[in-house]
Amino acid sequence: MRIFLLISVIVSLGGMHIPVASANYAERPEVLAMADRLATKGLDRNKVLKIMSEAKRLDSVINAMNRPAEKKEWKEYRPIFIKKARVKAAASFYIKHQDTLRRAETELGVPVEVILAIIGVETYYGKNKGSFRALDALATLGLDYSKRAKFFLGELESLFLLGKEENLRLTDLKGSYAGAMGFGQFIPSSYLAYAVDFDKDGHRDLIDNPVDAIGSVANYLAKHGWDLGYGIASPVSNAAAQVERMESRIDVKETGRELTSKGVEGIPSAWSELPLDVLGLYGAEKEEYWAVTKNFYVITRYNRSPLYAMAVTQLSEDIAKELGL
Ligand SMILES: [Ca+2]
Repeated sequence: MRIFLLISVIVSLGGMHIPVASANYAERPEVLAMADRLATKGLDRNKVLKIMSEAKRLDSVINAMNRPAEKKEWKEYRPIFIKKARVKAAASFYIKHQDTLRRAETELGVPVEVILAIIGVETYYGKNKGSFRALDALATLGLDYSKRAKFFLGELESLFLLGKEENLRLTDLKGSYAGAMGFGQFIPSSYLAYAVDFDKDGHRDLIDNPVDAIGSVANYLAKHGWDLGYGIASPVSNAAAQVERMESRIDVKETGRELTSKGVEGIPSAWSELPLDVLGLYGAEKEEYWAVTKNFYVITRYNRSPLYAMAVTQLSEDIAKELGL
């Protein structure tokens, strides 16, 4: 390898522009094994390897993954997403896609404002869909990021399956540094499992087709158990004793009635028989406590962070108010 690098450097110094230290992902044993598996699923093994030979290792992707995890508290996190401008952008998107959004609510049972809030938080209604080549991002993380290599190698394999299924040019697909694509930022395995052809043109296009993207976000939430009868979150008091750790993952397991019997105040009477959890947040003025339902949990299937789920919840409420829903 060292000799190869040295030769490459010499050659490129000679003005031939051969890349120094190319990733050579097509030669990696994990990739050869992946190509074998994909061949059993009807893909052309040589084509897979050809595409992998074009995949680049992106240090910017590794750096983004290694950046210290955001330890923002709710009081800092909230203002990033709960903004008047984002609500206005939701309203413009709604005007363009009203029929699709309403059809998604009717057919899939997920409220218009929740679909809008997810797409707003993920990509600002398609404005920030990501500028990394998904192939490069997933190859880099699957082959040169040992901490989560198995997961991302699986996503890379899904990317190839997706390319075959939807007839996509893999070398053109753009996404986030973690390989999430389109209006709703679906990773390839989610795209394969939950994307729907909502305009029935024969393709599931989450990248350039807002109709498919809207239907697919709704379908993702529906398949994870969204229930129109539940609501999402409601403020409660006298609830600190029910919270083991502030701003941590939730687990809906006690009914509203049980929590009320433990002294929690303010649980909506309609929730007395529903499984709930209490979420504690560091708010701008004081600690906040919220009773949250299964729907809140469903939003955390989209992104594990309870702060993310609360941002989606509150943005959806602002959007509903703005649109008179
Ligand atoms: Ca379609």
